[in-house]
Order: sequence, then C-alpha cells, then structure tokens
Amino acid sequence: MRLLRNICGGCASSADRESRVERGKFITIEGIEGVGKSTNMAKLVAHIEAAGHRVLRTREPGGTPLAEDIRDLLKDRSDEPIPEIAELLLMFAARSLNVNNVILPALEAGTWVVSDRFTDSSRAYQGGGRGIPLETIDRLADWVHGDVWPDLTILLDAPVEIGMERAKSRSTPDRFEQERHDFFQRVRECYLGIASREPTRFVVIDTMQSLDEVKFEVRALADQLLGDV
Ligand code: ATM
Repeated sequence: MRLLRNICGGCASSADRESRVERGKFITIEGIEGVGKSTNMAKLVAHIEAAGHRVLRTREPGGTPLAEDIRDLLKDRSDEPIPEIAELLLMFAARSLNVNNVILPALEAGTWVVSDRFTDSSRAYQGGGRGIPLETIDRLADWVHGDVWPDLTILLDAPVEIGMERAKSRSTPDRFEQERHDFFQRVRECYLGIASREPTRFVVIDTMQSLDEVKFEVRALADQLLGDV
C-alpha cells in the first residue's frame, strides 16, 4: 500500500510496535452519473462489514461539514459563472479537508474507507471534461494528498446515453448534470484512459450487465482485498 507516512521503526518501543494497528484499505468508486455508484457502494460496504471490518463511507466533494458546504456551492450555485480553475481548486480544497480530517485518521485507526469519488473524478471532469491538463491536476493531487491514493478504484462504466437516461429520471439536474452529451463523453473516455494506464489500481466494471453480475464482480474485488489483509 502506498499510503505510508514516515514511521521510525528503529526508534519505536516493542510495545508501540505491538499496538500498531493494521492500516485500513481505501477503496474509491468512480463513474459518470447513472452508472449505479450508490447502490454498489452500499453493497460493497455491507460486504466488507460482514467480513468484520469497520467501514467509513465518504463522498467527494464533501465528507466533512465544511467540504459539504463546498459541495453545495459547486453543485447548486448558478448566480455566478465558476471558471474551471476555480472549480478545480474548490474540489481540491474540499479534498484536503476530507483527507486530513476524515480519510487519513480513519485509515490510521484501521478503519476501511469507501469513497464515492476522489481525485480520479477531478482528472475525468476537470481534466477530460473541462480540458485542464492532467499534469496540472496531478501536481495539485501530489500537493494536497501526496501518497494517499486508493488501494482499489472501481470504475463503473456505461455508455453516456444510458447513464444520462438513468440519471434524468432521478431529480432536478445540478450544475454538472446540466452539461451536454459531449462533455460526459470526454469524461468517460478520460476515465477509461486513466484506468488503462493504471491497471493495478483500477478495475472497470461494465454496468450494462445484469445487476447481479455487477454485484458479483464488486464482491469478488472486495474479497481479493480482504484476502490481502
Ligand atoms: P455526485 O456526488 O452526484 O456524483 O456529484 C458530484 C459531482 O461533482 C459530479 N457530477 N456529475 N455529474 C462530478 C463532480 N466532480 C468533479 O467534477 N470533480 C471532482 O473532483 C469530484 C470529486 C466531483
């Protein structure tokens, strides 16, 4: 796992070493709207809890009171245009709060963390969708969360028209959901590109399969990580 802070092994007492808890695993779920993130996240969390682990659920942008306020600004404020750089910086401001105040403390206490979106969303939406270079986003990611990257990222994938159709039936569209088909097409392609470049962290699940098949694949991925502890 890449999520290691400096630990002075040589200077810790043997009591310290014995009490050191096994770090939790960090799993993220990604994808465009309408691919079934919430349903599959709930099943994933239940499966990991059933295996005896504490699990903290979070989401981005959001996850802390202040980060949830930033989420509201980003999703629902329409009285002033938000330049793409401001959008990116607000995403990372919220992420900094979530990583430092929620995600890292949980992982260090041995709790597993399952997050609905993380930095791959910034790469896909602000990078693929809005056109900000991925190198800029990755530099920001390095600054904001360093080595804190997920152990596993599940990318739920579906054609854009299917996702948009499913999402449309749910609620009034927010600022992101009002984007057009070609925006989401770029987001989807960017996700698939990142996944193919990082095959050890990413697993892509085709959500055009039956719900049971998707559930089976998600559980199998969790089982691999559970066996890995
Ligand atoms: P949901 O939690 O409903 O997925 O909405 C969060 C929105 O924020 C989502 N919009 N859509 N469609 C994707 C967007 N988002 C980004 O643009 N960049 C990010 O870094 C994150 C975490 C989310």
